[in-house]
Amino acid sequence: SQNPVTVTITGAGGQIGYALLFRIASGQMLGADVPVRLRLLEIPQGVKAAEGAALELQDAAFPLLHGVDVTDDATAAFDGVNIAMLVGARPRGPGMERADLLAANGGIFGPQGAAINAGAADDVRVVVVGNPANTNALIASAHAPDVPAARFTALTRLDHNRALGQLSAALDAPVGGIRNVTIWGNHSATQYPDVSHATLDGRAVPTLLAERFGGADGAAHWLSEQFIPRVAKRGAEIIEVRGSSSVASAASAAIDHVRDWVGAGSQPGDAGWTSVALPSDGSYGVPEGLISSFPVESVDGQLRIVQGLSIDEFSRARIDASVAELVSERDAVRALGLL
Ligand code: NAX
Repeated sequence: SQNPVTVTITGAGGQIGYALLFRIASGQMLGADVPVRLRLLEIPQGVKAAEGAALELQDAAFPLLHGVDVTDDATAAFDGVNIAMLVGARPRGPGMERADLLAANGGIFGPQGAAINAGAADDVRVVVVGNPANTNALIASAHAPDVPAARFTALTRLDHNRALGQLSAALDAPVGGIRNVTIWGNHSATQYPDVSHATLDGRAVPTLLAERFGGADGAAHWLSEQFIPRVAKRGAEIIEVRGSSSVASAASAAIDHVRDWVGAGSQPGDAGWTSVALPSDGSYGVPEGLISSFPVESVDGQLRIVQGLSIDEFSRARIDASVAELVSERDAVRALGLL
């Protein structure tokens, strides 16, 4: 039988970590026949919570789980890692300026990138969940010169799934029939959820929205006034309603991201594309090297940006605005010496 896959989760003692661990250990991320070893990285004050989760993992008696280690040492945590899920980050505190936030996260993601560079397995794949996710991924990648930049991604799958959920509700149809929605840009309020290429059961979503909202103008109004802001600000809505940030949905999206990347889920073609923030190759006018969200397919375990999509004027302006924010974050971390 297969060697266990080593999965390292940072911030494993936190909320998203707790929601992730049990799904990974049960085989929902890498497949029902793939054994896993979990490495839980925390800061010293989070170690107890991670140790508690490790006890519960033992008590769940998952047949695929071949061991759990808890550590506060990044070098040990990333030694031999195949899948690195970087969840732990420094949240924005009251009165914290953007530069302070970027610097605090640079102090986390720079050393973690270096530890990945030093110890990771050749096939390592990295997904950054901790915010600001795109720029944290850029910092980690910059500190891992021996790891191909394409292995560093940031999570926009939650935004993608939120867009599917909103479309499903508006069109009164299950999510499973919807294909080819795209999140472009940054995992932030400037992101652009794009339905211009989307289909529902093979029919063009823009046409269906026009039927639903009384014409093309009604559809355009719904998109710009309801759909786009609701998807982009869904995190705040969840906090307002639930009294706590998105946890299970975030963990579920991170599972989807890795599952599709390693090819443990459905194959491209039947599922259409999904959204991943990854280093730009210059496609769609996004500056090369910027970690920006694109329409992405996974082919033989490698992520590929879907090419050749038409971009209308409305989409162009929205993509450019979110990419401009990413450029300014990159310039800010560069000025701080974090790249
Ligand atoms: P929690 O505060 O519950 O957990 C974070 C954990 O990370 C804590 O246990 C903390 O001790 C640990 N940690 C902090 N610094 C660390 C370091 N240097 N090394 C290892 N562990 C460290 O937050 P949670 O709700 O789990 O959210 C985690 C992150 O996900 C946050 O940055 C959050 O903003 C981000 N999110 C990203 C989303 C996305 O779609 N990309 C959506 C959900 C979520 O908001």
